[in-house]
Amino acid sequence: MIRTPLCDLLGIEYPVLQGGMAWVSTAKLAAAVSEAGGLGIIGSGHNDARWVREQIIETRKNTSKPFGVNVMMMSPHVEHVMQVILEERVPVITTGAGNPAKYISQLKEIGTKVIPVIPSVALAQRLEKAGVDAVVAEGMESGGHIGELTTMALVPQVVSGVTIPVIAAGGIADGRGLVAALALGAQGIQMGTRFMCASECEIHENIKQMILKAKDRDTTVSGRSTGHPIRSLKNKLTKQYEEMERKCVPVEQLEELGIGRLRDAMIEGDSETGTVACGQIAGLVKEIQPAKVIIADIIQGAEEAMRSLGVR
Ligand code: TUI
Repeated sequence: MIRTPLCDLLGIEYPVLQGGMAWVSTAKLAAAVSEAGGLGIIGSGHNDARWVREQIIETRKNTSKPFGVNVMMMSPHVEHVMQVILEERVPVITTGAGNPAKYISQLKEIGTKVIPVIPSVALAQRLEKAGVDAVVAEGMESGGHIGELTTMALVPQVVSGVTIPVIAAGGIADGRGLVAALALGAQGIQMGTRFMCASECEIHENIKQMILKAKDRDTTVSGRSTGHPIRSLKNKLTKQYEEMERKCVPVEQLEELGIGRLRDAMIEGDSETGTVACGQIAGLVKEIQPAKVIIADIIQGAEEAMRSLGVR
């Protein structure tokens, strides 16, 4: 059995969170992960408050276990999304791409656990002071919007810099990754890429197949020059972006090229000119499996990895 104090904090069986990915993490996936004993998380992305409320209601129809909502802090709907989270008394929120400090006191008042995703020690410490319950330390191996540090370097520095629980993310897709994260002092993991290939994940089949075929060097980072770097699978869009960055075209033009492309990929299945956000660990994901099988495999793999550490 792999249990950490994080499991008690969140009321879950296994220390495994499912990343709240925009256009990917719907009620169906979140409920399946929570039912399997992990923490399922709805990805609100750029969706409006009404969509978020519908997803919360749908999740509750399919599980009575705790679940979360990820709030994308760069979304124009963030105020209203937070309002819905308060009204619906969502058990856990994670946040990405910004600082949720101004919402913490209200959320804590109703008992919502607040877990920001952070790319640095300084932000983790600021948010610990502001009263968050835990942090997800996310390395640049992750898909989507990323920071500068790798998981290997970020996680132990965050663990040493705060007293609240740390969840490791970025580059983790199996039991070995869970054991490595625990060895670095984390109390759990958050996985995105592997859950994109869960049977309950509703992204377009083209994208699942692209991930299953991906190898270790198939992702790239676009947009470092705009200040919003995004990791995704290499395709026609990333090539076009790279050329434009090389030619130093204005930032606005680069940002314009990316608008709506995440949806094009995940919903429409546009694998060539959409943004196929995905982590470096894609090469390890080889099968479409139910969330329950994924979680059981992670836990069994972690137990095996601990037994076969081979140290004396
Ligand atoms: O947020 C993510 N991953 C994402 S968000 C996304 S949608 C998007 N659309 C347009 C532009 C940007 C994103 C796709 N993937 N992961 C969590 C994460 N958070 N990674 C990095 C950060 C982060 C960055 C800066 C968190 C806080 C932060 O703080 C800045 C500050 O305010 O100090």
